[in-house]
Amino acid sequence: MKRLLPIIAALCALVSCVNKSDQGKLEINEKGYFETQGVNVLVYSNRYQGVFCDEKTAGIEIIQRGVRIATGGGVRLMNTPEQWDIYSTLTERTIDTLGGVINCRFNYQDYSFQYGLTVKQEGKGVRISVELDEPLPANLVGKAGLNMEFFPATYYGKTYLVDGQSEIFPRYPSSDTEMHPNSEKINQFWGLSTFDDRGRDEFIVPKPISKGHTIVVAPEDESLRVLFQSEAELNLFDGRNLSQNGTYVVRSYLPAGKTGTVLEWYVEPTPNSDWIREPNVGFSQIGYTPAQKKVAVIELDRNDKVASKANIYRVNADGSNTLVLEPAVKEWGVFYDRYNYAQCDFSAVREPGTYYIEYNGVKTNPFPINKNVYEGKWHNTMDVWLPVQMDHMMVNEAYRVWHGRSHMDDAIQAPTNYQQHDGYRMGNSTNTKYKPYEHIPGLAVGAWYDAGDFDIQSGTVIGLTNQLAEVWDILKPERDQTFIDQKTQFVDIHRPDGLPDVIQQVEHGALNLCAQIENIGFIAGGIVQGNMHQYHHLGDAVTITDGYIYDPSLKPYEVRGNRSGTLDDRFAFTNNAGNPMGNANVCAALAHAARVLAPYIPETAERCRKNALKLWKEMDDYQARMANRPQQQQQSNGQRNGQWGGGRGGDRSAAAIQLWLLTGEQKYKDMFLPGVMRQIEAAKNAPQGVEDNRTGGGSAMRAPRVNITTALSLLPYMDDDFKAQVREVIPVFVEDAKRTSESTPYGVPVAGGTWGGSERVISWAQNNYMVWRYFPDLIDPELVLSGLNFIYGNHPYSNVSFVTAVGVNTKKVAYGNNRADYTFIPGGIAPGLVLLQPDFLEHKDDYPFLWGENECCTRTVPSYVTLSIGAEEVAAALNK
Ligand SMILES: [Ca+2]
Ligand SMILES: [Ca+2]
Repeated sequence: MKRLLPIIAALCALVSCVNKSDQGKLEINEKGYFETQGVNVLVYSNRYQGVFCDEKTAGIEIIQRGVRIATGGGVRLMNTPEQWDIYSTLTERTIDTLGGVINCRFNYQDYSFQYGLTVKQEGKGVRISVELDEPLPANLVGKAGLNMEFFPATYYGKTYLVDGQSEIFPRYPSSDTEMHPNSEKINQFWGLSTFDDRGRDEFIVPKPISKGHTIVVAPEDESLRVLFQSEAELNLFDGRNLSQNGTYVVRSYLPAGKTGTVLEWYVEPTPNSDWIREPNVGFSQIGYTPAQKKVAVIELDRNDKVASKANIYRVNADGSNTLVLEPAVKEWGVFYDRYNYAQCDFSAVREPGTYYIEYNGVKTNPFPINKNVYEGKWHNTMDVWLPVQMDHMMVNEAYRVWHGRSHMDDAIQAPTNYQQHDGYRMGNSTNTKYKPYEHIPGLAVGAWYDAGDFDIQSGTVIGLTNQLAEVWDILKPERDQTFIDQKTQFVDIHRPDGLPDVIQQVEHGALNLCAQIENIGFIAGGIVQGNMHQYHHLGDAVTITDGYIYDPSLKPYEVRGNRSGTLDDRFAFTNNAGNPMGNANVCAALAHAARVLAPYIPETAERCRKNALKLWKEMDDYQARMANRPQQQQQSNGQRNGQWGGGRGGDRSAAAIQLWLLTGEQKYKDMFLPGVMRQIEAAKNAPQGVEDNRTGGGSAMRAPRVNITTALSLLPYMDDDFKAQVREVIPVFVEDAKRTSESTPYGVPVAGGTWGGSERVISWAQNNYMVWRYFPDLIDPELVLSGLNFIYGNHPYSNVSFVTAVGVNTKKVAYGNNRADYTFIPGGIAPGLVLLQPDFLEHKDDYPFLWGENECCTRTVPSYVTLSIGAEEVAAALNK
């Protein structure tokens, strides 16, 4: 966005700034953080969550000019902390609002090391001090230090001053490191190691790139400038020598043998009482179809005045611009306590052409209005993104190979009594015919990398197989732009092969599920990396493992034939055996796959059918056995999967529905129908009232309160009476969707959590589409399109499209399996906005490694594709 009239903002600032004498003084606001115009200093408003360890979203943090520039402030035991390096536990935090002081107490339990951290307002900044009751434990001398981390890409092209000497922030890490023996190492979480030391028992210690007593980062740029002063030595480190998601770290070591206040920093960000955040004009980056509603949502600094109108310009063929509409701007109000919101409805603009919005001096990038804007917006996702996620395949695109045939050594039996870093665990038994570390044959086929990492999360494979089959059921997208050859395990992007790509992707999931059923007997909770130093792999997935089957009779790194002594094969976690009811969703997925694959790939379809029926029979037998057992034993039979086991389990009705559709046998229908009817009945009496989306749990895919998803998916196969019953409940559903829509300025359920809410918005709009598909007279089709408009740029923080390569201004970096390259894989759907407590919705586009904001997940694909194709239909109907 370009600022055309900066003077307007400056004038607004003069009007609204009431107390010029305290200009730049940080004060603690009612939300518990230091604030002055243009600067916030957060002191452990956000804590380390404990799930993914250091997420670079906790500690002392600086938000300057509306952008979080620094994070991770606090006492750490490493020069440049990695994700799995330990951090201390916050045991106490007291906020003295009037005194301008925040006191915290911490504990490093592993080292019996307690300390205090005080942040106090001083001058235009804060004084940070570290207090010790006891001298620093001897084994932490030279290790414990006060750190503050800066996001590297934000500082590319900037300088820093060290005691007056000018230096350049390194664009790429090339500073010095040294090796230390492992005996000196601070243990990482759970005794893991992110480092592959090739058996040398050593670790890397980065050396500082600068030292001094005054460091000023980016003195030339007031939006990024921060001053550090200390009597202690200040060091600047570059964490990227150890991990690509490392940061620039300002650090001072805590002194040995001292108590009381042992270390002090004066930290001065750069406030500006004249600064007003530039309005963020949200709109859809793919543009608009002429007949649809067009509402831009403007996110405003609370010190900014809402202008009465905006201007819509058409860009003419000769380069000139014509003002076509001056729509009124209506204030919506405050949302998430930080910004004010306003809406600008320019639906009256219907003539096809290129347009831009100008609001109070801010000019947006251009966007089209034409009948076809929703056409094919799912192609990148199905043509490129999903193929690149395919495991066990070489994936080629024109001259480029995305990755080779990965994990051809899959898999070995996970050992017993074992806990893996990502939450998988094993109990006393393998539950299979395999011994710990024994190779399980036949598993090097099918499935997708779950997200930015390379694991097979079985829940995702089950869900994706079933949902892609559902995409086929509903929409039958015949598109064939991908060559997929399972015999040679080769994929070629942009190359038709005569088979619809959705069908081939269903097969790709089903092949892995069948292989697991046939070789393990059930679906493992996950097939995942056993070693931490493999888990964080970046680069071609073919190099995560050596591709040779593990043979314990060989030495590490020794290779003989197709076997090697390196324990790098993925582990199959099989603690989730025992209860065949846990296979209900697998049964549903395979029965579903069997039906849609039959006309195209009959051999795989037949395998799926046989395995689905086998699982069904096992469930029958199990239930018969259970019915004959005492009550108490029946109740204690519940069991859970590993951390990521979601998707396995479930009740039998989904499987019954798919088996009914597959075989036509009445017994299956008799089983699922009563439950579906109960669901319809319950939906009629769904709770009323407005849902508070702001406290939404991030990724939590809350079921819609009026849950008729199953009923809708059954409609094409049921009689008129069933349809009439479903129709009766639609007004309740629509009322609920409307309430949700009206509860946020963006007209969709904006949820802030530790994982972005894109998926939830997509799923909400997808449900609306399903209702529109069958009952177009009962629901406003704008409830379908508004979900996509949000994903495509009509959202808080910025107006970038969250779907990579879809729209005019789209995400430049996202967290695919190429996340270290500061780029993206086309068609990935970014999770979007994370809520940093207490009020900061964030979506960084210059730091790909924030998974909650930037990690595109495979599981979002089917609902996005359904919604995108649905929007093509809605747009066509609107423009009729
Ligand atoms: Ca194809
Ligand atoms: Ca291997």
